[in-house]
Amino acid sequence: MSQQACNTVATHDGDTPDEARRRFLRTTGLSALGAMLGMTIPFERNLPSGVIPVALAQDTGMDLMSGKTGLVVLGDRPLNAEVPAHLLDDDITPYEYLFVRMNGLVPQTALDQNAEGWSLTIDGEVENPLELTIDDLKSRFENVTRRLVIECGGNGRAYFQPGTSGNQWTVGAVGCPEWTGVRLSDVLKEAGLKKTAVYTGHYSNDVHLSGDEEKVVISRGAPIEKVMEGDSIIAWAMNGEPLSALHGFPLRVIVPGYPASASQKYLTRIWIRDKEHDGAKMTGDSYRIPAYPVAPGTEVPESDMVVLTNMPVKSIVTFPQTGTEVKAGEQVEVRGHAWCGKGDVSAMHVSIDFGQTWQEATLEPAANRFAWQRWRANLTPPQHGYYEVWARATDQDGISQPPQSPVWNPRGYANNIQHRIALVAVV
Ligand SMILES: Nc1nc2c(c(=O)[nH]1)N[C@H]1C(S)=C(S)[C@@H](COP(=O)(O)O)O[C@H]1N2
Ligand SMILES: [Mo]
Repeated sequence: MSQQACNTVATHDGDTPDEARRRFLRTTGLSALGAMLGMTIPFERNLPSGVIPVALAQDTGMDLMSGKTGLVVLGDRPLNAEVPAHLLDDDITPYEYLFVRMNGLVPQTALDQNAEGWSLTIDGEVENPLELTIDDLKSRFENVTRRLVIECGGNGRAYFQPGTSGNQWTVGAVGCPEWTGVRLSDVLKEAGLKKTAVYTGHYSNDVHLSGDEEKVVISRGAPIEKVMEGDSIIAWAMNGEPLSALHGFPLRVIVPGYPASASQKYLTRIWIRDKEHDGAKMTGDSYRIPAYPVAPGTEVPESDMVVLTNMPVKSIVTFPQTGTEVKAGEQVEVRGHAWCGKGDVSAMHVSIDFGQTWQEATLEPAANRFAWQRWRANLTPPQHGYYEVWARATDQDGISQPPQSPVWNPRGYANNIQHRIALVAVV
């Protein structure tokens, strides 16, 4: 939907902007593509099928960002945007500060917020395949609300040396909204898993960048044991609102602890597999890491790559903003969040002397499993000058974030390097 078309919508009393937009689409008599552009396309019949008007592709991306604030757009086709650390200070990440990661194009159903006739298929290695409407999900299974971290597998990619291809995420491809839905495990119990069930395979209706409707944008999954732990959910709401166009309307999976690529948006089907799922971006080097540590820059044979599962322990400094001026000799509160793909974080430390000494931070328990945990520390820069706050979380097995990038991998996943911010102490 172009901004221009939005502006020319004749308003009817009481119409929300969305209703007005839909009314406009119904009444212009334009073709579907023309309506989206807000004007006729004289040569439309010459447009090869699957080719999307450039204006539309670009407009769509940028208009969609209107409810977002302060994000850094890494690309608009597909749309990818991350969040500066200081905007991630909330315990529950609000819509405006949640990163966006699209592998393809936002589907029209999501742009229109139209879930009419939407159904979710559960099939494959199950006794009773299910075809569930959103109302079925809401009424037949216990509804749960959970704060769950989603973090892109490539968050931190920008810090790898040598660089690896893909979006150069720094620290902000992560967030912890509150999701409402049903446990994926409850739905799978109802479907009755066969003994042969080993993996989920997630499908959606987003459109491949080529416009080719036969092509699957992304279809990832998770081991049955992981999703049967009960933390993974099929969500229809985020922060008490229906899912937005960018974040998966009308349904998405959340598989907390795993790279967020497993958390399929625009969910239409869960295919229960009798082997590790081999859908789009499950194979090759997508979301895969070498089975053994390799030297930076190594070319790793595909057969030696394994699926990335638990994300490593990580933390972020969300306050103060990097570069803030503080008073020398005076105490300053520093705070942020910590999380871990295995579950709880067990300790949090900060340093203002480049890692020579570490001070323990207070670490709050998680609101629920796989929510991020608030940490705080009071630091006192002893004299005026330049300082850095380094933040280091430790997981339940005593494994801590490294001061340098962890083991390099060809596509730059799972970089949990310590987050650093600058502080300037003045007299
Ligand atoms: N249908 C669909 N689901 C998807 C994706 C996608 O491109 N299409 N991207 C995945 C990836 S790689 C990430 S990191 C998260 C991003 O979720 P968000 O955009 O809601 O923050 O969605 C995942 N689910
Ligand atoms: Mo991702």
